[in-house]
Amino acid sequence: MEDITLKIEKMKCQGCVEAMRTALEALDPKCIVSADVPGKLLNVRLSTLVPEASILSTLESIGYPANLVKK
Ligand SMILES: [Cu+2]
Repeated sequence: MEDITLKIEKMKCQGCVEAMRTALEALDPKCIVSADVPGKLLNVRLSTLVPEASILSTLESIGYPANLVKK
């Protein structure tokens, strides 16, 4: 179980969160995604080991470049 927090400058609404959730579930079907939309923060609780680089590239590929805030 690993928790990562990402800053997503392009996150504007719940629709963005859902798009990112769908993309992340393709990497880890059991991940838990929560968001602070006004703060532009996305928290991902992984159920399995997923390389950080995969998460960042997946989000970037759907239009949401992310910066790691903390692990
Ligand atoms: Cu949106």
